[in-house]
Amino acid sequence: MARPKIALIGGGQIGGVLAQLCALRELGDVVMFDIVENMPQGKTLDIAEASPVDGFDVSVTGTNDYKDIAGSDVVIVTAGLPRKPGMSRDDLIGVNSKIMTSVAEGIRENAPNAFVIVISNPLDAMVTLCQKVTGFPSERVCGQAGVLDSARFAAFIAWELGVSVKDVTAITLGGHGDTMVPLVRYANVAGIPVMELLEQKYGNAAKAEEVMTAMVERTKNAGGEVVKLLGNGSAFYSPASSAVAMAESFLKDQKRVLPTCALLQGQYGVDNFYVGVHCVIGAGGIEKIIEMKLDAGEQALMDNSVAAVKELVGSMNL
Ligand code: TXD
Repeated sequence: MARPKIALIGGGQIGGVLAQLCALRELGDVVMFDIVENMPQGKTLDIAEASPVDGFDVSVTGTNDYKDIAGSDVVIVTAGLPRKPGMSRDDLIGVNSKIMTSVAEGIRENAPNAFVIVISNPLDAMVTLCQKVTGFPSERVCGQAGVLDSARFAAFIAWELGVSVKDVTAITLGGHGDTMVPLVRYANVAGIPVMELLEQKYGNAAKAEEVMTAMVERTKNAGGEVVKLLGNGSAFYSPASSAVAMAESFLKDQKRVLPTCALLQGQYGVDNFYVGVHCVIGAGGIEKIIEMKLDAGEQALMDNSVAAVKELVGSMNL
C-alpha cells in the first residue's frame, strides 16, 4: 500500500520543522512547496540525508511546482509572513491574504481531496479565505491555533505545579488573538481541578486566583513573548508540533479531541464563522464539533472573542 502523502505549502521556519517531524514519525512522504527557488529542495535534501541516521523510510522532497503536490492526503499551509516585534497577528492580513489566495488556488487545482490545515496568520481569517477559495467542504479545511494555545497554557500549569505535562489538560477556545479564551474551570491535573491544587499549594484562594490570572495572561501573550525574545520571526517549533498532532489524528483516524479552528454552524450561537473549538479529528476530517457547556462568564469571553474574529474576517470583504 502506498504511503500517505503530506504537502507543506511554505518551507520557512515552521515548514522546515514540519518536514522533519513528519519524517521522524514516518507519517508519510513529504513534499515541501515554496516560491523561493531551490530553498525547499535544499532544506528537504538536508532532512532526507539524515534518514539513515534517524531511520525513517519516507521520501522528503522540495518543489516550486504545485503539480508535485498532486494526490496529497494532507496539506499544511504556512505560507505567509510572520510577525515582527510590536506587530499584532492582524497586521499581517493584507499581505498574507494575497498569498493565501494563490495558495488555495494551487491546492484546489492540484490536491482536490486533501485535508487542509492552515497555520498562517492571522489564523482565523486565513482559514476562512482558504475554505472560500478552495470551495472544499468545511470538514476538510481547518486551522491550527488551539492545540498550541492550549499546550502553552498546559505547560505553564505543569511548571507552576511541578507535575508532568502529560497529566495536564488545559483548553483554550475562541480566536487566535488577544481575545482567546483559556478555560480555567476545565483546567485539570489528572482529573483534579487546577484551582484546587493551587489553593493547596498557596493555602488561600486569593493567591491561587492571582497565580492563575497570571498564567492566563501569559497564555494569551505567549506568541508575543516568543516574538520579542527571537527579535526576528515568530514561534516555529511548537506550531509545527501542534499541526503534526492534528495531521496524525487524521491520517491514523485517531479521533483525538483537539482544539481546532473550525467552521461553526450554530454552535455557541455562531453561524458560518471559523472559531477555535473542541473537535474530533479522524479519517473524515473534522468529524464532530463539540459544544462545551460554558457558564455566563465564559460565554461572555467567547462572545467577545467571536466578535473580534468577525471584525477581522469582515475586513477582508469576502
Ligand atoms: O499557531 C499558529 N497558527 C502560528 C502561526 C504560530 C506562529 C506563527 N504563525 C504564522 O505562520 C506566522 O505568523 C506566519 O504567517 C506563518 C509562517 O510562519 P514561519 O515562521 O514559518 O514564517 P517564514 O519562515 O517566513 O516562512 C514563510 C514561508 C517562506 O519560506 C516564504 O518564502 C513562503 O512562506 N511564501 C510562500 N510560499 C508559497 N506560496 C507563496 N505565495 C508564498 N509567499 C511566501
